[in-house]
Amino acid sequence: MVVRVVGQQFAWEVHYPGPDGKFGRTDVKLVSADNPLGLDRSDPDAKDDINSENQMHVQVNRPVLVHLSSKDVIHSFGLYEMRVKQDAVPGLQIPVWFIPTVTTAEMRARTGKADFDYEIACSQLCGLGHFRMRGFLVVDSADDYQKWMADQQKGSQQAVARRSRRSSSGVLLSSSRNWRVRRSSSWGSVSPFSTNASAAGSHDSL
Ligand SMILES: [Cu+2]
Repeated sequence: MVVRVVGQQFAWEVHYPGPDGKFGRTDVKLVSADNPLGLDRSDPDAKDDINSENQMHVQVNRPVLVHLSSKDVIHSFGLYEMRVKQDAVPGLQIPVWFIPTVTTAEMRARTGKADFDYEIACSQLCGLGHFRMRGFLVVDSADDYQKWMADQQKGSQQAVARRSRRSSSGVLLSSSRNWRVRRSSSWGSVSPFSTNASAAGSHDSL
C-alpha cells in the first residue's frame, strides 16, 4: 500500500488514495482546519481519498510505502519498532518503506500490555509543541484493515455532505469527528497557514 504522510506543527496528517489508488490533487491554498491536507475535492482522483490525523492504519505483512513531506518545518518520522526514521522536509517528498509483520493485537498479547501501541514519534525538535507531536500506527489484520477503511470512507462521505450543507447555509455545523476536535486543539494559533498567506504560498510542493 502507498500512503502520504505530511508533518506539520504539531501533528501527522495521513493521506490514503482510496479504492482508485490515485492521490487527489492537493493545494496549499485549500488548507483549512477542515482540510488539513489541502485536498482538492473537485479533482476526480480526490473523491474517494481518505485522510486521518495521528492515526495510520496498515495491513500486516503488506509492504507500506510512505511518501513523506512537511508543511512547515523539518520534522522526523520515527517508527521505532519498524526501524524507520526519516526527516520530513518541506518541499520534498521522501519515500520510505517497511513491512509490518506483527499486528497491534499480537503485540499486546506478546508484551502483556493491553494498551500497547506502535508510536509515530517526531524525533526532530520542531517547535514549542514538539512534545505532543505524536501519532499511532495501527497494524491490522486484513479483515480489520478493510473494516477500518470502510468506516473511514463512510465518515469522509458524511463530512463532504456536511461541508456542502454548511457552504449552502453559511452556518457552521458542529462535528463529532474526533480528528476535528483534536485538530482544533493541536492546531492552536501556531499554524503558519491560519494567519500568513505568504508563508503558506511558499510551500507549493505540499
Ligand atoms: Cu515535529
